[in-house]
Amino acid sequence: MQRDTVVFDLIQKELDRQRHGIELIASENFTSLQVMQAMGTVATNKYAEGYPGKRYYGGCEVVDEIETLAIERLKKVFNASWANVQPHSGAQANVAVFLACLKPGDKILGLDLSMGGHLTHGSPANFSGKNYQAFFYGVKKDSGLVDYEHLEETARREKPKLIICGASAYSRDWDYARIRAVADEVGALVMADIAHPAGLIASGLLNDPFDHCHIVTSTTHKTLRGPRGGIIMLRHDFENPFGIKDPKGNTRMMSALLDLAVFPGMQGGPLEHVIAAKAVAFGEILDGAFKQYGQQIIANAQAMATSFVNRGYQLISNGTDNHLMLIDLRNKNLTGKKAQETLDKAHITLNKNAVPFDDKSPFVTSGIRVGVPAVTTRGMKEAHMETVVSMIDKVLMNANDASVIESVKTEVKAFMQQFPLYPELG
Ligand code: DSN
Repeated sequence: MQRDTVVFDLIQKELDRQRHGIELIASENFTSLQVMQAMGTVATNKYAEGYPGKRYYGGCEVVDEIETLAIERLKKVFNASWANVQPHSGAQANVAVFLACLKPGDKILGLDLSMGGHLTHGSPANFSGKNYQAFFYGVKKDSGLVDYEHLEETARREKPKLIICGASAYSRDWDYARIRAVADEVGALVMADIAHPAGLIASGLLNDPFDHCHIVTSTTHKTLRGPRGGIIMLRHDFENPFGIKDPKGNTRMMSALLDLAVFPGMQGGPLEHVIAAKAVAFGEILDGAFKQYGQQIIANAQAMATSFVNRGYQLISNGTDNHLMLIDLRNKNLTGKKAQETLDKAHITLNKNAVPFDDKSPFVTSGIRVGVPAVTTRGMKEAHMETVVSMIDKVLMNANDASVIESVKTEVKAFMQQFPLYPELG
């Protein structure tokens, strides 16, 4: 068959878009070339249902080595004693934890989606809210910080079986020890979904959830800078306290229940080409230079936050400890939707986001979420954050002036030429 130029032309167009724009979506990043190359390999051809050494297909000896390498490297990254690298995404990783820990109808407690939480932490639109009885905690109106008192009160009243910490739009660190204390009091398990800050945790730059949270899940493509995918980890293995057994009715350790929940519980064949790319990414994280990347992310986020505040923008919690910030645009008379759409025209990409206690719908929102992992990978430093914020401000303050937006688009393209992306791809 002839090369499919239709699809490859579109992929080239996407590469050009990524090269020329300023990428500020907090959950996105640019993998290394070798991570991408590992994904585009013959490993995609192999069926390998099961786990290394226990597969349902022949010919798995090489993918066994690949998957074992990914597991061993990941365990080293987080000082974990067990890991599963097969979840196709962070959402899948969370499904597996629910399957391994809970029965349908059990109570769970997570951060409200409208306060920065995630769909899979109990939203009524998601499996987690449809199959389990979900309760929520939020953030405090005055400080924007997690309302631990509300979390504790709700936990004591409802006695959930699973308390979930972690967020998609929260710019501060977590008090995992405090959450574990109330979980122990009410007999709950704690799951930390560290999808967003995982790379900063791996670098020792944020609190470590592993000794306090029974189970940790993550994606691999955000601050971990790997391929799109999910992972589950344990530092300390334990028996399920709620009597969930394996399909044969045997009591098993949580590691075994989680393996069974991923396969055959909710997935079939693992994506061994993606697992190969995960192994490459974990190898990059174990390299000393990754910590400098994490430090630069935090320095850039703080420089960007200061620059926004200096221009009169209202940041939830007034700043950031991690890689992102959430900005309430109501004092600028803009909605999140308008801001996102206008910035898109200037090739500055970010997402509209509900702010805590938002009076607008999730399709409109009062805020934007801004993250720096991707621009930090491109090589930007603190001083560049001021330039980026000045361009964002120029667009937002002239949101109905097409000529200003056009001139910023030209400025963005020229600015991004300093930060080459995948030059090897021509
Ligand atoms: N879509 C991810 C994010 O943007 O935070 C969460 O799943």
